[in-house]
Amino acid sequence: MESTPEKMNFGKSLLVPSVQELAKQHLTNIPSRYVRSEQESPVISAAASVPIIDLQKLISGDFMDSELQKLHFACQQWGFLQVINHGVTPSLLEDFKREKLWQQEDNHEGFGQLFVVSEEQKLDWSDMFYITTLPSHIRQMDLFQKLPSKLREIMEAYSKEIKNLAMIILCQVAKALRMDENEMRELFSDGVQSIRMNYYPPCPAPEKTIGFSPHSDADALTVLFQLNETEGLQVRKDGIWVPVKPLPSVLIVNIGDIMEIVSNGVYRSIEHRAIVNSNKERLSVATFYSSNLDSELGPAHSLTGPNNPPIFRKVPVDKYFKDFFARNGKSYIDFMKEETMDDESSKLEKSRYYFESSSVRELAKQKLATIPLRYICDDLEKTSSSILLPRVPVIDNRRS
Ligand SMILES: O=C(O)CCC(=O)C(=O)O
Repeated sequence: MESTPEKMNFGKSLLVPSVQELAKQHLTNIPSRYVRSEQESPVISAAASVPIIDLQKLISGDFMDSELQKLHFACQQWGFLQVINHGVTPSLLEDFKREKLWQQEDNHEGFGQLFVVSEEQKLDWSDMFYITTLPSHIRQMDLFQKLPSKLREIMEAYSKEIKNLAMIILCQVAKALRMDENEMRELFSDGVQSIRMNYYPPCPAPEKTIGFSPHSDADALTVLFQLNETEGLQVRKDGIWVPVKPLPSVLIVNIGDIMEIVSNGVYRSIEHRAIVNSNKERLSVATFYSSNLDSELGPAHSLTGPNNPPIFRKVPVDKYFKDFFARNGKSYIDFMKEETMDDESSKLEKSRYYFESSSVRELAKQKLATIPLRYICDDLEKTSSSILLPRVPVIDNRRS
């Protein structure tokens, strides 16, 4: 007997107007739902930039070790990297740029916003299209079939290539963390992947609105493709927003909440946002990669032990997603922590999380066989200007 495909539904969101339609009206005053009175003062550093990692260097050749250190530095200090030589077919990226899903007049299903739960809630100045792509048996086939066939083909190919890329990076991350690579592979071999296409129309009052509110991602790794040259993405680094300039042939990768949990807090899921501007539209495609649906989410076994107790509790992945969406997109991480930590692990967690409170003397007393990775300096950190003028790492995929 044929099994019925599972219908996954992790949550819902109230329907909101299309910002693209609003933008066409050339309004002088934008509707109050989009005006942020509570906008934080924009402390922005243009001097800093997300580190660049060359993925080819990472996987082969003479620079593997130094590139791995760069990767570890980028994941630990930034949670963001810019990947060059990532191996994703350039013509596929070009095709994606041409297929603007959001311009299909008759195909608005799947458009909207996530996490809209009340009519009073402030809205982001953007439209998005969100779809689950992997594993294929949990796809909303009715939605998939409504995509224009060319776009469906591109999405299919893109989804496959980005999964490959995510797996390569995850295995390198396992190496950098000194985690068992097989454990990483097993957790993510049939991972959940979803794609969100973001469209930010020009905005008549960019200083009063936000394109995408500050958030961290719930997944393990996000791969972001910026389709045009318009700047908008900003990453929070040491309390300052750092803009990420779109560079041709670069994919932005960031650590999400699941990786923070799997790494037992060694890597952090970093807050980011998107701003808008008055005369240029902006387009981006974010691909989210998470662990297998039937797996249990928690700190990796190979990273925890008596000297390194888990700081997060364990939860089945499907429950994690349902709870995440029920919490309206707010980070689930704190909730996971609160529930697990007793006094001892809480102390340990503090010593590993916060630079200010970490006591190396206390660590030294433990006579550890290996010191925590965050204390291992690489040449890059010691010799380059990256500490003063940090850069989002660039990873070369061809060398990994
Ligand atoms: O458009 C961007 O640069 C940010 C998108 C984003 O953060 C997301 O889709 O989660």
